[in-house]
Amino acid sequence: LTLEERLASYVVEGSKEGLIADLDEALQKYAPLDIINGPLMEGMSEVGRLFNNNELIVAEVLQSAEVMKASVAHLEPHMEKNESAVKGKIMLATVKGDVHDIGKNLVEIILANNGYEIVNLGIKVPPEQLIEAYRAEKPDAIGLSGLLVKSAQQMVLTAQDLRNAGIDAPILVGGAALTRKFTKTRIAPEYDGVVLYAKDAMDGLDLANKLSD
Ligand code: B1M
Repeated sequence: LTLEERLASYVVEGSKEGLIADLDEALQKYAPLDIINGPLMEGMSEVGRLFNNNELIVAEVLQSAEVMKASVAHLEPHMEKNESAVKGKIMLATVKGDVHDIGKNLVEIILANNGYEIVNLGIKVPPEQLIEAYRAEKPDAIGLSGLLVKSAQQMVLTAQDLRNAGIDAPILVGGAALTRKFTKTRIAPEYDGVVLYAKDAMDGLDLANKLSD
């Protein structure tokens, strides 16, 4: 197997044996984020495909997630850091009912490395908790992540609850089940502030930078 194929296969197999050495080798050739977005994400897509076909069980997908998390943790210190003045404070959460947090945590790393102060509320965050934390932390923007189809709908409800609580800070949304169109036609109309869709973590950073300009 090539290095790239081996990296993808650690994620697919849920195995960490040899992972660190191969990540170090990959770092000689690629930027950390390209390793994540390239071979590691390819592995994760394959996991998603196998899981969908009932060829993997949840416990196995969990091991794949562990490999992804360990890889991101190993690559993180090698990522480019932009030690600028604090550009703003962003609160992040995976919406109510959803446990997927790898994407959200990647967004956290990228924003934190680029001048943002992050308040990460974790997973399965109900609107009430988000509202309470918003009032305590006064962030400049709220980032919502969700991967399940029902999470897209949950974002609509969350936007309504935030609006009813008088909150109108910009909202950044992302995650596999969402689309730009859904964001524009279903979430944004339920909110008084701007609602922006990020297709990936770098897009999230670009949008945050536009908001803070
Ligand atoms: Co789940 N899962 N999962 N899962 N899982 C999916 C999402 C699924 C598509 C797999 C499939 O069937 N093909 C499917 C969803 C089906 C649907 O609703 N349409 C699914 C399912 C069904 C489930 C369960 C219901 C399974 C079960 O229990 N029967 C269950 C749900 C539990 C719950 O949430 N209540 C479940 C559980 C799990 C695990 C716990 C085993 C594990 C998660 C571990 C963890 O996150 N700690 C898991 C995993 C790993 C996946 C897949 C395989 C991979 C997700 C991932 O981490 N990708 C996933 C299939 C897939 O996506 N191919 C799947 C890597 C990550 C970096 O990408 O999160 O998309 P992602 O983030 C991207 C962008 O989306 C974006 O940036 C990132 C890249 O730069 N982004 C943002 C994300 N959030 C953002 C926020 C932003 C900006 C950008 O601003 C705020």
